[in-house]
Amino acid sequence: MTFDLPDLPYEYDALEPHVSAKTLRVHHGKHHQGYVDGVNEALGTTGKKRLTLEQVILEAAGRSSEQSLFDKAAQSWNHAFFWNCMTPDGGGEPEGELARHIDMDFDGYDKFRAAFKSAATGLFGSGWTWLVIDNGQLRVKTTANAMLPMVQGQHALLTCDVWEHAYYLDYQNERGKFVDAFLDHLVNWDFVASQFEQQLENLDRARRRRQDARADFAHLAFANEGAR
Ligand code: MN3
Repeated sequence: MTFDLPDLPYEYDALEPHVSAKTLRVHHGKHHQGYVDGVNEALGTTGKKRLTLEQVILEAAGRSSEQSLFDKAAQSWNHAFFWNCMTPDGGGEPEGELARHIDMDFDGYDKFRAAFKSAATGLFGSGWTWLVIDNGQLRVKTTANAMLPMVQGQHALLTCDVWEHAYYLDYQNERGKFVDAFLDHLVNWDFVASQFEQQLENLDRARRRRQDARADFAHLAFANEGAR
């Protein structure tokens, strides 16, 4: 099978003025297309034609002989996910259960926002900034180049592309202004919430396990105290 470039979930000019149509045309039509073409070319010479994109990524990850396939497959996945993370008139604070978990794990939306911006602007070189579920908790992280959370055992909820090609035509060297626009005007919280809700049951189970472990520890400490 060959992989196709997924359509953008909106028109090329839909994210203006925050991301220009020119940026989106090049980013989707040239960069993303190039990664998808690269996967198809690479798979043409191997026996992996029936794998999903996720399977290609996980199989190629960590194998030096498949670094180039990994990079193109991971970038194909990252960009498809990134387009869904944005919407016209998005951004601002999320609502509902997701908001409650952001409050719990970051001590409020403002601290989440500061952590995400600081990670995005602090990443040296090319890569991605993510909100992930990591070991039962929400966490902000960055990855270099094409790396992505699924390879590291985490669930991606939100990503921002901070490769220069994502913002240079619109913001030149000012990555921070792009990240501000992303957070305040573009984040598709409905999409993020849909990713989050798929994981909510696992998340609540992990939280209960941690609470049970603490309760067991407290009980054990009390029993030891009584045995002295
Ligand atoms: Mn990109």
